[in-house]
Amino acid sequence: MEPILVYGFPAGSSMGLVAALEWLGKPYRLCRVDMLGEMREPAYARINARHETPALVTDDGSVLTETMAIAHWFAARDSDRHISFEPRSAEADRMLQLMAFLNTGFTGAFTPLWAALEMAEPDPPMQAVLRRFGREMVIERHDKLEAMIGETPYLVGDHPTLADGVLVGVARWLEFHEVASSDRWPKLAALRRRLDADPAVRYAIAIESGEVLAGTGACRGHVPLPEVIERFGR
Ligand SMILES: N[C@@H](CCC(=O)N[C@@H](CS)C(=O)NCC(=O)O)C(=O)O
Repeated sequence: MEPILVYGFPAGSSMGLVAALEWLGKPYRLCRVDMLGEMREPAYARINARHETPALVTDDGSVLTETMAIAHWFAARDSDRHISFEPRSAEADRMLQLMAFLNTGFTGAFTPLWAALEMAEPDPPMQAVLRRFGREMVIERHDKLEAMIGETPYLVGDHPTLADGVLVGVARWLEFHEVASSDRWPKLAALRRRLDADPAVRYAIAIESGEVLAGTGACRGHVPLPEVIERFGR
């Protein structure tokens, strides 16, 4: 069977993995999850007990969670090296380093902003502190990422890889939370413009907003969440 990527909307980091699957070019399916609704329901725990997306149903029907593990699963099957590099190469090391930075400190910096936004019982003083702390963290992590970006058109080399996929799903939260203008980080801004114009990213964004756009043809359609839970949930 084709692997099924379980992706969250709205504004999920998993959007970047959809783009990566398009770049990879091997057959896959998608499963759409409303993160504000069905992801929080008890049944979803059978896919991910931490109630998070993304998740991947692999080609043998097992469920894999965590962005880094899913990206590694893709890389291990990327025989033509569309989105990854030969293990033990300098590019592979740099790609993993960037992905680890993006998936930990960079993504985590937005946590106070999400917490302020999603607080069930409004607490304005606490929300103001979270927003201020979050903004400072996000700006600091952007400064660090800007310094890590080299002279290549994409994060590693001349074509988009898994590192760019991990970046593109999360970077847009800068505007979502109105932290700062992306032009403050010129290298990152140029990279983001390049990625936003990429057909795979445009396809992934359209899918996330529920639209239908012609992709590479690698996507063999959606599987409804109840079916994924029933067939593959633990
Ligand atoms: N460590 C996990 C974190 C995944 C994560 O935080 N996903 C977000 C969406 S981008 C989520 O599901 N958050 C829970 C929520 O929104 O309630 C990974 O890298 O896959």
